[in-house]
Amino acid sequence: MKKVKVGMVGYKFMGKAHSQAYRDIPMFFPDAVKPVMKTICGRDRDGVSQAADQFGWEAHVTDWRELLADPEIELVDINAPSNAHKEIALAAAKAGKHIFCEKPLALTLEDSREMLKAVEEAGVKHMVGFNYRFAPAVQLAKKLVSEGRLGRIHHFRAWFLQDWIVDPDFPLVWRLQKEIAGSGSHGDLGAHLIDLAHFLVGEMEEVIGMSETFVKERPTADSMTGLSAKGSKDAPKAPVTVDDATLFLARFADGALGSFEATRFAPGHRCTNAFEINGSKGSVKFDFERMNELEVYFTDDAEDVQGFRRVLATDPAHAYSEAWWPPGHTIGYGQTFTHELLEFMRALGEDRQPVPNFRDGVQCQAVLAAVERSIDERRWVKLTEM
Ligand code: SOE
Repeated sequence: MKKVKVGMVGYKFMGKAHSQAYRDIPMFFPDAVKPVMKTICGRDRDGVSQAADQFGWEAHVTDWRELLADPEIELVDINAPSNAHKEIALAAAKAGKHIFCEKPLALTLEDSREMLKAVEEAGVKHMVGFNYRFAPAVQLAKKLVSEGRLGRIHHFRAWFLQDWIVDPDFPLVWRLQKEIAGSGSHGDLGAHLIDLAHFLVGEMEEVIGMSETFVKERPTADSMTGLSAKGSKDAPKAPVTVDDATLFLARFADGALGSFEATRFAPGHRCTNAFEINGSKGSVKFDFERMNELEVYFTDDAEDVQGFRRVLATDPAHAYSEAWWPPGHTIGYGQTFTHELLEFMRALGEDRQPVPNFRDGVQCQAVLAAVERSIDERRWVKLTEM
């Protein structure tokens, strides 16, 4: 069986998710190219050495340049914080490695375009990490739209709600600093919604947005920690330089209307990544917190039983499901990454570009930037301006 040797930069939240996916692929999808977990990289020697051991990597290094210099490594997986993506991706493309990069692809639209140019010139395979596309229920929504079973699409309505920074004493972690994260809820959560909109409905024509940073400064702390960071509320404070919430409206190229809301200030919502699509022949509803389900409604159901029905997307008729468990035996968050990286393995096996790739990453980045411009200039912004 064909194998690909992987080097991974980053070993925290996403590093763990990707490691689990690389381990799952040969077990559940034995026909795909097999990822070999060769080297993991992180700046902290003890931390990365422990991760290598725990996640099952053969070796670990503390400088990503070492990983790129290894001629055996064919695929570089970048899941370090967003400000590191560009430099590593450009160098990896130059070294002729295939690249997987977490979202958002870059800090700015210009940087993402430079990254796309580099991978295209190098002729390597590239992919961006929009994992929610790969939930079987989302794939089912895509199938219903593509087969015309919802008719003409009128509305795409999406919201990604979290609540981990509602406490004003939550520390100033990297995700709250513009120079590291690029933006706040917009690039972290809104980027997923934008990608789902592109996947399910298509290109946008124009956007207008609004955003707010509710807590303007926070106690400083070890800035590289994650969603469950703890700090001292007595620590000196520093400004939050990203948005806490961003909302926008969009007009799609084919005439559909979109509304989007991304916030980290919705108490009770831990990870509500949800959308509804309304078409002329029916509707679908998805909520990631119940990720195995898709609610569907068809206008031509008999009048006396009309209503939303809950489809459990775990049958052989549903994407990826046959490889897992018998119908009704559900899967979880981790498996969205398994399917995502499986797409990369399949693309390598079939010698084609995986999807979503850096082109999709740039398309998402253009919408992020257009929304930011519309907020700054308080007007509708066309995507063609970007
Ligand atoms: C944190 O907000 C986070 O982990 C995001 O970074 C992910 O992209 C999203 O899928 C879940 O929430």
